[in-house]
Amino acid sequence: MRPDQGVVMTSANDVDVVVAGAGFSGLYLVHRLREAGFSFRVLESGGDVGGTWYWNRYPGARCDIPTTDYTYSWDPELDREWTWSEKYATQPEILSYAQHVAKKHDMYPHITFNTRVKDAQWDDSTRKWTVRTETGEAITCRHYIMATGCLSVPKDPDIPGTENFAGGVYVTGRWPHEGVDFTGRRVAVIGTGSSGIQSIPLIAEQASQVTVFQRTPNFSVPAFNGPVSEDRKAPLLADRDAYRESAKWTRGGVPLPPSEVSALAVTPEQRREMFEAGWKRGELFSILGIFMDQSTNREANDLVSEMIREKIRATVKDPVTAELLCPKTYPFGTKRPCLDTNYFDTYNKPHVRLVDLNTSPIRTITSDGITFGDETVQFDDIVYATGFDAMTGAIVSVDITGRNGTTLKKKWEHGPLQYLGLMSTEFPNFFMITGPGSPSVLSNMMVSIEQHVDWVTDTLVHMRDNGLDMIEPTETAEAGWVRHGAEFADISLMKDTNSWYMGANVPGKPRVMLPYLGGVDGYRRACNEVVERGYLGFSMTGPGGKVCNDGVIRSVQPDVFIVLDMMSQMGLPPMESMTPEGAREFSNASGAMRPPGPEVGEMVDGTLPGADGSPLEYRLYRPATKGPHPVVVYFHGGGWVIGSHVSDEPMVRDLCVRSGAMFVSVNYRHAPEARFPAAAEDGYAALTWVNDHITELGGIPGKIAVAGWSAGGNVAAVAAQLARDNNGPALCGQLLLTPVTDGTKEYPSLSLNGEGYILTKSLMDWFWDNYADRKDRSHPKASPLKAASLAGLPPTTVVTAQFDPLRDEGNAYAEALREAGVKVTHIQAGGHIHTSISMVGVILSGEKHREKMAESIRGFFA
Ligand code: N01
Repeated sequence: MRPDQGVVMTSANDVDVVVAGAGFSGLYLVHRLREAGFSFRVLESGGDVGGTWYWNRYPGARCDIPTTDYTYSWDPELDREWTWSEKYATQPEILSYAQHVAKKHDMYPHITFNTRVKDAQWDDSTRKWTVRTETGEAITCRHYIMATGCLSVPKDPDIPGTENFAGGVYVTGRWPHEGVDFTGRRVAVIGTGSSGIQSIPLIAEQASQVTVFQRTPNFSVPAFNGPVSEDRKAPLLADRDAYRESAKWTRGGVPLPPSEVSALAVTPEQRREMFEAGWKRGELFSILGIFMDQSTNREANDLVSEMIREKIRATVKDPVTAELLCPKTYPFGTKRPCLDTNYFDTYNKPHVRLVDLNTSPIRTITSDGITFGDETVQFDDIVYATGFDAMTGAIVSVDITGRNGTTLKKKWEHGPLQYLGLMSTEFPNFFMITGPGSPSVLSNMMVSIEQHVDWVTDTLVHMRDNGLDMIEPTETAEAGWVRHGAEFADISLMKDTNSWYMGANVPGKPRVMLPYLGGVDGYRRACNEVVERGYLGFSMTGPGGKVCNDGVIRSVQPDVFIVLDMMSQMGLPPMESMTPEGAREFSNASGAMRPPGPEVGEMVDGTLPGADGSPLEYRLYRPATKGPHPVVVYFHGGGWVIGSHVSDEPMVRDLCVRSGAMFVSVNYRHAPEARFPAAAEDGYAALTWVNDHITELGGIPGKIAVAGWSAGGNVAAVAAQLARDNNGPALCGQLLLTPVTDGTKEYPSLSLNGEGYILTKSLMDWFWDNYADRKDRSHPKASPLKAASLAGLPPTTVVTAQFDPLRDEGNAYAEALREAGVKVTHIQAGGHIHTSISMVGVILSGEKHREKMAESIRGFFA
């Protein structure tokens, strides 16, 4: 019996697991659940397997990941027995691949077709779900898995008058199975996303007239489709397992070495050459990853975007049409880019017209045409290529009611609250495959699907083996993962673009980054780590007992995590194991590899007299704006042992540009050659000298402040106290970034954050030992928190970082200043470490804190 005849092939109404969806996720679930010995039902609304490839039958529908990669890895034989006819296979070919797998592995009998899930209800007393179908079945199950796809619910038409049209109406995501013949017809196509871009050239081959209604032009690159190339086949044939394994540990799920070249660091000729090479490959991941910074740096992105626009202009003959087709309102890659075959060339055909909806909006659809701008045009057919209610649409379209009557739709009204994109609190035993919060649509779906199905099935087996029958994420874990996802979005260029990634295509949908931006590799590591750490963030109960290992899987800022991870892989020796000279050389060498920071107006080097009369080097950073400028005397970090007047240069330049103040960065004497109180007294001497020479230096008399980071924050704080106690200079403010304020006490953060966050407790001990004897550490020149009084100090901004060993002493200084009546701004940088805010051009999440620091500086001088 054929599956699409609507036959219910299975009838059990109480099973271990119900799965909604028989696309590639559902099929792999059949394999894993059956192999693991669970009883299960798969309910599928379509008439056959295939999911998205069952529904999306519009002309030109094909995948845009090279098809050899867009395949299952779990059955190695498939790679040998299935031959793809093209680099990017068409929908019918991919559908027959899904059917082949389902037949080969005898999956059809497990699937009930033409059966849509209507609602699902959790019962706390039986600890089971009841899943009801539109065909009237009610099935109870321990676990309910939605494998319903990310782009499976077409979004509702939001164009006036759609109901009026009496001609042919086609939705790309629900295309008639028998196909559509457009020969000789006048066709309107609304929408220029992937579906529009793939179908328009083929519709134009048949139709007598095609009018494309475009709201936002899309970046599209040629697929250069054809037979699967030898260089694509070779690595798979040479060592299939290694190839499949490497795919799992890439950002997008397709093996491709990540670029290590900045678009800003190469000559225009080199940039062009690299772009052309990426372009020729005809692969989305290639063109999205030509330069390491194109997805995070707007300037780098602009260079790539412009080169793509040049290609469009070179293809489309009519310059007005070409300009309309050039995306200019968002960075490349922040909306899903497309792969096409002859898309732009199609506009050179005389019977194809482009309408810009921004200048000629659709006023209404009539019974036989469309009224837009100031004209009405008659059409025989309208094709809606207007997209999907992506990622959450299919999930909330089923009425899912969890514990205490909460519906998922209600819970997610402001955005999908979930843990790892797999589960949601208050919805026990409910799993999503490639749900929001997982890399899903930003990855090769096959790789992501297999990872999710494996994770879920392995978890069910683990629970069964341990007598546990209920699993649910904790609130802390869920909130932590949602915050982590938002933090990733915050440092991406994607958050400002109106895309379906952000839910912006569906009116009223909350604006939240839906997929996880941390990559297939980063995400897999997080999921694996959750399991290795005893199902961190999950509570599991059952006859076997109760296990709850509450916690957050990624609590540092995403870019901080990446840097920490890279450093831990480098296996660097601890600085405290080096001599001071060795530590300085090491620190200078790593400093030389940093991005330099933004251009300032001028940099001038000089010397000034230190406390013992010997010369101290300084570097002056002058803003490009017209002077004179207010002046910040700056003291670098480095534990009084390492660093110099130029070692914090990227941050100093950044603060100079942002604040409009001039910075004088001073190379105070270092320990152990010059121990306490040399650095402290040099700090004050330098401040006094700069104040005395403020006019010659180009500063404004009376407009002077101090600033410093870490040990430099200590020097700055001491200088401010000495200025107060010695009748000047009168300071407008002090800015202390993660300062050392108290060497007499072990604050909890010193051990809590004492390892794994670059500045360690043992390194801090080494710094102190080099700088000051224990007996001296209670002196306020070493520990400014120990001053008899903090009253009368200038307005102060203290920045502390959540994962800094020095956090608590910074907090204590801010609190003590406030208690002493000083005006204090306390910036508490969540997810940051001691060094991260200073890492200009590397840690993007530090930028907003530096902006606040600059705002404080402007406030000092206002
Ligand atoms: O949908 P889309 P899609 N009035 O949302 C426009 C995957 N996919 O079906 O950009 C006028 O991208 C809308 O305009 P705007 C792939 O992940 C993969 O094309 O919102 N226009 C846009 O131009 C893809 O990204 C393949 O301003 C309206 C278009 O309609 C995802 O599916 C193939 C409008 C919708 O584009 C979705 O692609 C196809 C309105 N009221 C799809 N509403 C592969 O190759 C919307 N638009 C694997």
